[in-house]
Amino acid sequence: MKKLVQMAAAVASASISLMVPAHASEVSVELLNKAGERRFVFSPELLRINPGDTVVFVPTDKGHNTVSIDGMLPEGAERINIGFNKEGAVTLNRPGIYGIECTPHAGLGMVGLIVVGDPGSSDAARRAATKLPPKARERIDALLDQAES
Ligand SMILES: [Cu+2]
Repeated sequence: MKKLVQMAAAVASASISLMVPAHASEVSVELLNKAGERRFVFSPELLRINPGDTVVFVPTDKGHNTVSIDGMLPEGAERINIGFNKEGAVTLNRPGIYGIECTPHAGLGMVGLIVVGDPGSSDAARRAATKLPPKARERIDALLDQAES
């Protein structure tokens, strides 16, 4: 019996450590001219991270920037705004959905989604997506579907 309790405790602590990393991690998003058949992409386009994690935007190809999509970030969160050809890091503390776009290429579908922690409802993000150019909206809707599946 004692052994079983110990095992249960070990399993419980293992699953907890999976859900709550001991320390925040850092992940990269590349800004690319081309990825497979697609042109002008954030790679990856969809990121799931924990609150407190840092995202580094890497200008692997030139001519791109990264800014928040209007209305597509959690209440109280600071807008993401990283200049052209600059590497920039942002630490995202507030759970929710952060939409990003490249200013000159959003109309060509250069958008991305960062989901931090438990994002709650995607209604606000979907409403904000209706104001995007068609290709950007299509991508964001697909990424939201993917994030929710
Ligand atoms: Cu771009």
